[in-house]
Amino acid sequence: MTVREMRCGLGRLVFGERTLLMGVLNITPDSFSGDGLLVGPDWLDRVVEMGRRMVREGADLLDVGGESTRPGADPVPVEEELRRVVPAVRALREAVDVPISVDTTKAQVARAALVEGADLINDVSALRFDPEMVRVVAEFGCPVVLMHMKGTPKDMQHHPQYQDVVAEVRDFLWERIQWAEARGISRDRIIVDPGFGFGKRPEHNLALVRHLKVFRELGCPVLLGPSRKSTIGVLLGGLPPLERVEGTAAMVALAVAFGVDVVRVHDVRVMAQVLRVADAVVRGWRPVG
Ligand code: HH2
Repeated sequence: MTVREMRCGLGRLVFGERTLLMGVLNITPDSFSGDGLLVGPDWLDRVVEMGRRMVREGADLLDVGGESTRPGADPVPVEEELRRVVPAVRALREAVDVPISVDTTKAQVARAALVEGADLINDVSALRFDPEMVRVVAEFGCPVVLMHMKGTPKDMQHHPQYQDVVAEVRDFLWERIQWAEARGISRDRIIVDPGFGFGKRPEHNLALVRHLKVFRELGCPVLLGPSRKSTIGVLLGGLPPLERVEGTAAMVALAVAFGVDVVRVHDVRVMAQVLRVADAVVRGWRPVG
């Protein structure tokens, strides 16, 4: 497997040696996964504590989000998203030395976070929701995650339909890569994500995992975020999000087998172990360092 480096803030992300683990920090009161940290006056302390813990447990990067994208969610006003994300990035920048990603579709939030020391932008709209976003990413020269979503979080689960989900998601991502490149974002800064759970039924999500290699052929590292999502609950007879850890583990291990580069997860300690074992099978065993 080819090893590739991506400059990321003061550090770098190395893809291809082992699967990278992105830990999710939701600065929200309403995330679907049940882990939203925006509760009570000491929320910022809890964000820092959680961020530190995730790094200790094996997170290679952290993904900070101030707006839930769960199905049916209303957008958060930009002032509120800034109030959540900016202090969190500032405090985490002091507390941890792994790259910090910001999960936002808003250019103003991305810019403010990058100024505070964030290293990459995770845009679930693939630079479509805010016309300024592409300029911010190009100006800072930071890595960006381009994710596929059908519709918006508000309506994406209203009967999503595809003729061929894998081909449609691949074509969408290819179009977004070319669109971003034409606007000054170099290909070697782009990570693609088929968008597990974003405008997809369970059978669509399963097909995307099974065909992850198709997305690798786009020439960019591939990220997947199956953690605690409803497809896993459906497969397990309706288990709620906090009881989907084992199901997530199975999905993560298979994503490794099918060629994923980065997994975005809530349960860092457990998934770090899953990755170590799955990577040993898929990429070859290396002693614990
Ligand atoms: N999933 C969520 C949010 N951001 N970003 C990428 N690139 N890929 C994903 O699959 C993805 C994402 C949804 O998970 P979570 O952040 O835990 O929930 P919520 O949006 O409700 O806060």
